[in-house]
Amino acid sequence: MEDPFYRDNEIGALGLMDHDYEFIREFDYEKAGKTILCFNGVDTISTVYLNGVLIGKTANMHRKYEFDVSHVIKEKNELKLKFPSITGEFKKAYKKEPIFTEPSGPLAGAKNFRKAFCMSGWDWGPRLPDMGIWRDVYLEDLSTARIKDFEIIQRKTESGFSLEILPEIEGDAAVKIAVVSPDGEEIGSNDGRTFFIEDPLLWWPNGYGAQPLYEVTVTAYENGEAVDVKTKFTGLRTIELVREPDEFGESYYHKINGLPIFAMGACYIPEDSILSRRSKERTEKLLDACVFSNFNTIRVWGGGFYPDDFFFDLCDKKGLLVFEDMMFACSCVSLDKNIQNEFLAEAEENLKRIRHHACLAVICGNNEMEWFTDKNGPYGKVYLDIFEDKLPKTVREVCPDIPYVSSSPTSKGGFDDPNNENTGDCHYWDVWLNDKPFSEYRKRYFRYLSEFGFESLPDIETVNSFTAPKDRNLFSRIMERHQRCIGGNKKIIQYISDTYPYPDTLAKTVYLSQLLQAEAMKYGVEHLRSNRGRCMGTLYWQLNDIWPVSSWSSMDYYGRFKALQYFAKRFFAPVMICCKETGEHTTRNSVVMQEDLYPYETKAQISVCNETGNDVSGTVLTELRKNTGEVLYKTSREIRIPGYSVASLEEIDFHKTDILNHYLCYSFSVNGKIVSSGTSLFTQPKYFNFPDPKLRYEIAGDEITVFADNFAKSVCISGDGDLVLSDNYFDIFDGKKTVKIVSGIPENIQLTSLYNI
Ligand code: BMA
Repeated sequence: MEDPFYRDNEIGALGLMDHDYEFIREFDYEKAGKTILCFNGVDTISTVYLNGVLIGKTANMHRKYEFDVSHVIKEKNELKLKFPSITGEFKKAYKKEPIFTEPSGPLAGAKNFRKAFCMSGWDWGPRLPDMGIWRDVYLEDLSTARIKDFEIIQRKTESGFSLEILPEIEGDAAVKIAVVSPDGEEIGSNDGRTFFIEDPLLWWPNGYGAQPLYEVTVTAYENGEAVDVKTKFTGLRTIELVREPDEFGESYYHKINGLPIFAMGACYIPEDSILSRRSKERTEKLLDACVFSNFNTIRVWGGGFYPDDFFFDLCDKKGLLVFEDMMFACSCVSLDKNIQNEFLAEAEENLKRIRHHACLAVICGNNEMEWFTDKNGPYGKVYLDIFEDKLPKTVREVCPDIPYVSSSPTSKGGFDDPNNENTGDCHYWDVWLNDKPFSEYRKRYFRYLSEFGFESLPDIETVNSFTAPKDRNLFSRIMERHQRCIGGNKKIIQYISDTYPYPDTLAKTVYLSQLLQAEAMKYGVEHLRSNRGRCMGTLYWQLNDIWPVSSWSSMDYYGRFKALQYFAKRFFAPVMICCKETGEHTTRNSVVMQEDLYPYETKAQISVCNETGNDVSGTVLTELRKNTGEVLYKTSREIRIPGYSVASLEEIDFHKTDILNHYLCYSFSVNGKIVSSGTSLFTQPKYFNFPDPKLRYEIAGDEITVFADNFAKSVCISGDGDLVLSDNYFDIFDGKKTVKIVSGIPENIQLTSLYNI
């Protein structure tokens, strides 16, 4: 197989899925007693043989399989798995039950299987359905007892917390349980099963406090000898999803340890089409970038697979609340009972695997199925049966303390206007899908926006990695094969034409597309954060990519930051200043519209959001400036913002200022130090007269300082060495800006700002 990510090799690779395959492995084994062959993940349809004897079958990628092989295992063994062509299986299934699939979506028939839907294509992913053994395979010797699992039941008591540990043991063994606090202290217990913690160290989401974890170890003994041991970590916290009627409709927010949290983050998709490239190191790098950008929440989207244990371990450690979809997305539940039962069994298994994690904030039945299922058709009935009856029952049994929602988005369930903006969570796509301008976000007051997004191109180095030089044109066949949203490149260009000057190179198109995307998300988040209380969450679509592609991600396949990842750091910052400006660009969509009939004003309203628990006092400085820096108007206000609230100042009217040459800059300083700042134009950047900022830089140690003689908007520092900086794509309005090098080597530094376009 040639690299399936290069050019259109995907097509050839997909052709290979038309064949059947066998996986064979020989191994030696010293038999002791009862022996179990365990597969943590087989993808997907296979028949398993040991030493030529059929020992079982697999049909669900999301489940574990265990086979008793005591009767066939020998000293020398041959294990064989036979996989029929998966595309062949899809075709057969589609004939039987043709479940609808989107033109840009998965191969027909793929939705009839319990195999990550997106492996067969999505509007950001290639069609590489693959087959194989994707998680550990191993033998377990059952001549002694084993700990199958243990449940940790956490309860808040009057004076602290109690942990009740319920082990599930196979065999006859004595059990010892130990609970150790984050500072290494052993917690006492009267009965050896229930542990009381008097001064609990509470677990908090990132930005709200620390993430201490308690270690629970269960050991099984036979004749005084330890025969099995299992350890889990958990954090102590109460967790709620508050959905209560209020003056706007019905709330939807996470309440942790009694505190309402404003969810900030993004939606996560599988990290690679080639499943064997998953690794803890790679996931950690990705989640570190989330923390870098001040996330406190991550939504695991339902069209992939249930993440590995290390994903949840890392979210526990980093304080990222997990909004966990069950693996069903944009589809109908098959009418095949077998598939429905497989889904319910897989949900139970996976919930048991992940329920002890402190980070687990919501279990969600599926992505967008309530929204798109025809409630009057046969699928409507099955939908309600699974997601509003059977699955919630399973959740209540397996992890009763974790909130359950039937779908995302959902309102009250039962197909009652699932995407209603006043009740429940929402997915909003009018900006992007329906070509609405970014200012449209400001007209909406979503209670919790769990999806909204805007596409951009990946880093130019990433583009180079999958193209030959002749392909490097946005509309080439190869560039369009690496853009899976039909018409996506056209849309990017259309929005660029509304906003920026015409980019005459592909590198400039990359830069502008990323700025557009970042600005779009900034419009949305700043507006919703300014309306904290009514709105309590913003999770943009999407965090990462599954292969090198133009998509909605804020980091590309290679983990390279797009402008959005830096913007997110600023717009998710605990203390953040933002400006709701009114100008020509928010009022008129063409310069030839009649002034009398379509007038515009130049106004601005500043807000400062405080998502910390402390009162913050500081100075808001607002200045109207000429593009050369001269201050035309200045106002300075001392304000105090109580914890978890927003201060919005009165709107300032600039009485039709010169929109082509004047801009607004604003900052919020605490004790003389700027903690957040920004600039706004009153027209589209393409019309603004940017004077040459004469950008230059100096490097001293791990710092880069960029100097600008004039106002420089959206300054990008790029270089050869995959740089990650403490900030990038920023505006300079006071002569210079210093950033730290977080990683990478600053070689061949280039500076770009909107002046260069
Ligand atoms: C949302 C998601 C995804 C999709 C994205 C972009 O609806 O749930 O299924 O990739 O939109 O279209």
